[in-house]
Parts: sequence; structure tokens; C-alpha cells
Amino acid sequence: MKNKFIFVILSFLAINAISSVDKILENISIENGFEVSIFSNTTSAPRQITEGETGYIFVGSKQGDVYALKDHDDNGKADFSMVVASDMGDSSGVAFYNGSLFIAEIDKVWKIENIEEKLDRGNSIKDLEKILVTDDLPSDTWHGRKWIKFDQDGSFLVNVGAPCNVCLKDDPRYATIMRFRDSNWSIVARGVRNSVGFDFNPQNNRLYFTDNGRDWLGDNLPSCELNVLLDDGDFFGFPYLHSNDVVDPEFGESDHGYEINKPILELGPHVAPTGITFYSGNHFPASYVNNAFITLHGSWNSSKKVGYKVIRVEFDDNGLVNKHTDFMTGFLSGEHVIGRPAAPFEMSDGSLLISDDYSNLIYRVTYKG
Ligand SMILES: [Ca+2]
Ligand SMILES: [Ca+2]
Repeated sequence: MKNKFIFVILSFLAINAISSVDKILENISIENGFEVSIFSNTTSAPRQITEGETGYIFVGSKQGDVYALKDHDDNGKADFSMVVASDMGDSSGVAFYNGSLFIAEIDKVWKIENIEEKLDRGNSIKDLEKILVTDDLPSDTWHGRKWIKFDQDGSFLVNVGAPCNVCLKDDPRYATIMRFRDSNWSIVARGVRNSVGFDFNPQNNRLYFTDNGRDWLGDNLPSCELNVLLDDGDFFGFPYLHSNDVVDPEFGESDHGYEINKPILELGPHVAPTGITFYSGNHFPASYVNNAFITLHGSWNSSKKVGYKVIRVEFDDNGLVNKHTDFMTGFLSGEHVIGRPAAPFEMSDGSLLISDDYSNLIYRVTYKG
């Protein structure tokens, strides 16, 4: 009797899980010609995604696990899922380089060497040794969540957000993007409140990064940003100037002496950009090549919910914004949250993965024509 009762409960939960996924897919809209399916429903709070050299997809998570997924039979859905690192702080950032999976926590970066070989051999999590790369990072949790990206020289970049809504700290590492090269950190971009997403534009190899605008200036101010880095050390406004023209009420009038680089695109207030990837594949139509996809995780500090979508940005020959359009919407039903897109990633087959850390799904976007 008891077993039967448990069976009924489990069946109910399973049906419930299926119907909620169906409901999300029903609600999601995508640009004409594209189709959305579920790549994985086995990750918890998935964030940044990366891919190895032999088809493993690695997924970071807010909840302290890191996952390896694989679609062995090429049907567009992962049929292998394994936790490769666990009990971490906030292991949201992942990148793959030279056979190793790099994992960024708030104040540490780790690597697991030759991870794909080890997974192919059937190694379990206890055989996947995590090697500390650096723990020389601030440990603040406020804006401490990491995005990690390798550059063309084999160095990696991470964000160090401001440990506050708006503040000015003596430690120059705060409110920056930093590069780790030869065991040393250097500052790449300054005056950046919290960039949870950067990628290199393949057209000009420049770093394009989002920045999350400050809170508590009302629903309409200031906008979140897309910026481009022209020179190492450039300054991008925080905490003095937000978006293009919002002078900070506390810090804005001070004589800071910086030349401020303004955003190349205002993304809107409170939309919360949490991931960006440039498309360089050949599965989407040619006009999508070199477009940037940006996940707008969605607002909390706004009376009406905004963001909750994936946008697409087209650039001109000078790398400036031509236009931007909604690519994937429907993560809201009225004011009810259905999902929160966290990070986009282009797979080697040219399809686009989108993690959703609210509904615990990874979507796969393909082009049908
Ligand atoms: Ca499969
Ligand atoms: Ca700025």
C-alpha cells in the first residue's frame, strides 16, 4: 500500500515535470525559421556553458555543481549527464582550453586536466582531480559570480564586480574585468559595475562585454550596457556615470579624471544581461554570422518585469551596433516568471544552447528554414 502510494506521488511529479516543460516550450517564441527543443533537463541552476574537443558539453551552476553532458546519438538531446565537480561555492563560470575544463568560483579558478579522456574511460567524480589555478580573487558574494573566457593568447578573463549597488573601493580589482596570464592578474577594463558576460567579436577580435546597471533609481534608470574594449585599462564609467547619461547622485559630481568610454548599446534598465556569445557557425543563415546573442536574465528591481528574453545584435563593418532584435521571448506569462535565460553558447554543430537557471533547462535552438 505504501509503495503504491509512493508510486502515485512519483507519477504525479513526473507528469507535473513533463507538463511544466511542455508549458514553457508552448510559451516560448523564437524568430521565424528557428525551433527550440530541450537539450537537457538534468542540470540544477545552469549558468555558463562550454564545449570540449570531443563533444562533451560542460555546464556551470549557481548551486555548486558542474556538469558534463553529451549527445552520443546526435538526436539533439543529451543522453549522458554526470556531475564532474560538486560542493563548490558558486561554480557558475566554465571554459575549456587545451584539454582542460576551467571552473570559476567566486574567489577561485580550478581546472580538471584531460577531462574528456577521463570521462571516456568511465572515471567517476572522485577520479576527476580539481587543480587550483588561482585563489587570488576577492571573496565578496555581492556581484561575485564569475564569467570566464579565454582570449586568443590562451589567457583567461574573469569579472570582479563591485561588492555593492554603488560604491568606490580602494582595492582597484573591484568593478573590473581582469586577465590571468603567467600566474598574474592584470586589469583589462575598469569602471565596470558587474559584467556577467563577455566574448570576442570574430570580426575585429575585440572584447565585447555587458554591464549590469545600478539599482534604486526607479524603473526607468539607468540602462544596462553593451560595451566594447578598445585598449587595455579603458574606463567605463562606474560609479560616476551609468549608461550614456545618468550621472550618479552620490559620486557623479566628483572630479575623477577618467576619460569615460560609453556603451555602444543601451539594453534597457534592470534587464540584467548575464551572458553573451558571438555566432560564428554555418548552421544559422549567413546574416546571423557575427551577430551577438545576449541573455537578459530579467529584472528584480522594477515594478513591472523586464528582460526575460534573448536578444540578437547585428553589427556594422566598424563593429558598432547596426540593430538589435528580440530573438527568443516568452519566459514571462504576464507578470508570472516561467523561465530565466542565463547564458547562450554556440555548439560546434552550429546550434545554440541557452541555459535557464530558473526552470533548470538547457534549450537547443536550431534553424529549420
Ligand atoms: Ca541523444
Ligand atoms: Ca558604463
